[in-house]
Amino acid sequence: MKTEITYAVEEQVATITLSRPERLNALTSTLLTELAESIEEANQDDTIRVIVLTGAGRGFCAGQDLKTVQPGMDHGDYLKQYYHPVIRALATTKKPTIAAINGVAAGAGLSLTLACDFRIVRDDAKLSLGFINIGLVPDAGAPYFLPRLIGSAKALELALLGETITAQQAYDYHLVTKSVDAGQYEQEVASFAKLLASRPTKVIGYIKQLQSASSESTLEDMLAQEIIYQSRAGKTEDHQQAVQAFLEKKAPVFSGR
Ligand code: T3D
Repeated sequence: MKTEITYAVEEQVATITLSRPERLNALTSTLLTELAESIEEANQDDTIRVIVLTGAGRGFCAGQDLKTVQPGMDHGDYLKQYYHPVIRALATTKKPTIAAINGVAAGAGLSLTLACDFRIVRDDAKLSLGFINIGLVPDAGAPYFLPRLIGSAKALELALLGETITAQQAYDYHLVTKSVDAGQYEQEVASFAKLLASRPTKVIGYIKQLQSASSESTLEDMLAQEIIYQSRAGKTEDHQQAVQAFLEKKAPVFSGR
């Protein structure tokens, strides 16, 4: 029984909601443990085709719960035990992931979104790397993901200044996929999730694995990898029926298999 996360499934979309709204969903060891378990549950469930991560109430996530940080605690040990399983689970899941940033995302709260495939932000939400403001380095995967997403100069600027940015700035920096008017936000997240859920899910997993291999690989490595994954993709039901649909001048209907 989870106490700081809710997990709901509708139309093949698993929505994982950080649920400590009274503290803007600040992260505790319990929440992080439940979050890693929930992502893994969605990853293993063949009926799930999309994972949405969002926050309850007016915020997405205010980062580590600073009221639970014990004096003398080793932050490195805490990261290793509680944060890294979550970041690995998000970064390696075969399912497409959407961070639905419904409100403020600060510190490790913003880091969680960076490990997702897509970020859809409400246009009135504020984002901040923030770690520097409490004398810490960015963590929870941000040093890996942020320069890759927005380039090293902008990433360093956000890390060193710790400024709060608007949804529009985040979009301009290519930090988020879309900034959506607050009035249309929930509908937009739902329709984006539905669109992804209608795509060839197994092949999405292969594309994610291929792309993730590319950052550390040579051209020759990647040519070898694309042989492996295209061979697998070519054997999926979705590929075979999509070619058949093309020949019959019909729209393909992907089952995810
Ligand atoms: O061990 C490790 O590895 C440490 C890892 C750290 C990783 C990090 O995440 S470092 C960054 C930690 N987060 C922050 O520094 C952000 C702190 N929060 C804020 O600066 C502000 O709350 C926000 C800018 C996010 C939002 O401001 P606002 O005015 O919209 O809301 P508020 O009134 O400040 O917050 C609402 C409540 O949430 C409030 O509760 P209260 O005092 O009325 O009972 C506030 O204390 C609580 N809250 C917000 N953030 C946190 C929090 N409680 C605990 N921890 C928080 N991070």
